[in-house]
Amino acid sequence: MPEYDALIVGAGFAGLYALHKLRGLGFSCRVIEAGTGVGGTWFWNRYPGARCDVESFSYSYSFSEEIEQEWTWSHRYAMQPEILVYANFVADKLDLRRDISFGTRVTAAAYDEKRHNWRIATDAAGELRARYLVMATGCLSVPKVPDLPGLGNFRGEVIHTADWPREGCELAGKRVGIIGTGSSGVQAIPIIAREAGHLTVFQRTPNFSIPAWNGPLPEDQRKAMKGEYRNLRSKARNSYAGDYADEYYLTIMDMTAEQREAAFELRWREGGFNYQYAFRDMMDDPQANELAADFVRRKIRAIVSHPATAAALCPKDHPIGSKRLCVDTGYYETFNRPNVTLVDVKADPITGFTADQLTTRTHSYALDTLVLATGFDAMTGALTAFDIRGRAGRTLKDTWQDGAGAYLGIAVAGFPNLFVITGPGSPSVLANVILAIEQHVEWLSDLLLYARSHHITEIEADSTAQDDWMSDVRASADRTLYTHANSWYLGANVPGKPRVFMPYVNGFSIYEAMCKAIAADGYRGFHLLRQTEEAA
Ligand code: NA7
Repeated sequence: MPEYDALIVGAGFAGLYALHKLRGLGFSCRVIEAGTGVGGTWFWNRYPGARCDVESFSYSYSFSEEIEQEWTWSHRYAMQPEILVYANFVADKLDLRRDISFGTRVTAAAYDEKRHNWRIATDAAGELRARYLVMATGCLSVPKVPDLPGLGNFRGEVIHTADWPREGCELAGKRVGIIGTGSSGVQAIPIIAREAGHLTVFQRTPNFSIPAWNGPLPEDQRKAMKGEYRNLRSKARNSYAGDYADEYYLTIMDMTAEQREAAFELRWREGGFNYQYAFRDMMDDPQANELAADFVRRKIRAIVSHPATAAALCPKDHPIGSKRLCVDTGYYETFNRPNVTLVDVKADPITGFTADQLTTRTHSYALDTLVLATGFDAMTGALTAFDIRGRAGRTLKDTWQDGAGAYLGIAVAGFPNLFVITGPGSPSVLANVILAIEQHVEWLSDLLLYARSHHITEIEADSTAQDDWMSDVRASADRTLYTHANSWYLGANVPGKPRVFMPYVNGFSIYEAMCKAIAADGYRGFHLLRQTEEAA
């Protein structure tokens, strides 16, 4: 049975960097990837309009100046095909493919308490052993198909945005329905509307969306950004969100009404997450948040011509930012098109399907194609999709039955030598996730080097340290408005999933400083078993 130092699951941005980093340090590695290519989320999410919502100069690897300088981003926010080409460019440049098994799924993993390593079963590469199991499976990688009544009756095509056919999908002139108005829906709707004969948007909860003002980056701007890269990266590394945007320099409640209006307008014009990053009290003070939310609602009413449609598009049931902001290109404007209908399925719920119709309590809608932009079993889905068995054969799924948690969001008590890149309890999805990935991979590499040089064969999070860490994660979130929404941050979008706020809200730079301090303190909160102790 092949035996490696590290078995890495997933060849998205986390898996690619983990392979490069660990291999470079002399660890033998194998990556197992279900897709037939690299890119992870960018391999699967090929829906029309898919693109990043963190600016590309930030949403890209920072570890290699050579890659930074050789690669050129075409747009402020790159589209999915370009990001996928980038992932392939990196894989080729670093010669990563030779250590990746594509088209292969891990089906089970069990910790061998005697040998201090993992036994891993796959569907196409047999069984493998590895001292370390590195889960680089992504936070948004298991699509969620909701339990829609009678969906099986529908004879048209049903496509999830996160499982979009590689060969594309012919929508021209068709009657298309889309369920879901999170980031995926908000990105896809304007593009599908241009192609489809008619598009019906089935919306349960409206989200706040800020314009991207996306566009090609002029040559001089690209050059200037490349020249500034080191400064931008260092600014991102020292920031709350792992991004180089200017952050938290305005307090909404300290401004006069005129100053506030001007500040909101300016951030709206800057676009994207600048609208959230600029204001230090937006996620803490309900009054401040409501003022910021009201500005966006006024924008929606100004853009959307039909008052009833505008009213239905205005979010009312959650603070702005408590569900991840959407960043759009022409989203609200799309509802002024004659071939687009908005249906509020909270007011008029979906009751069933016929061969060619979706029916609600009061209407029926003829459809050729149904697009599901219904999100993901976020942050834990890929970690509980198959049995990962730690000490005494206990599964991770059982261990997390009352809520997911990991020490520093990277290691789980009872699961020695298992590491989760951007796991629950780390900034992950609240930060620029590529930087969050880099920080985790680098910190983990240091830990594994330390283990190698100290003859440590087993690394395990202490359960008390983990409980304390997760209590702090939850208490910190409870002090903010993040917990005031039924969001996927809380697992609220998956029926039966325990409601626990999973990301670390205190910011990327604070988190990284804590990780460094814990390492400097001899990896406080970890049990490190040395070979000599083992022999004794
Ligand atoms: P999201 O943000 O989880 O959005 C999913 C959407 O699907 C949301 O509008 C849901 O409404 C809707 N949904 C889910 N189930 C149903 C049913 N049964 N009926 C009607 N509507 C439903 O997923 P995305 O893919 O858009 O984005 C995820 C992240 O990926 C995003 O934040 C970025 O970080 C990238 P609900 O709000 O639950 O009422």
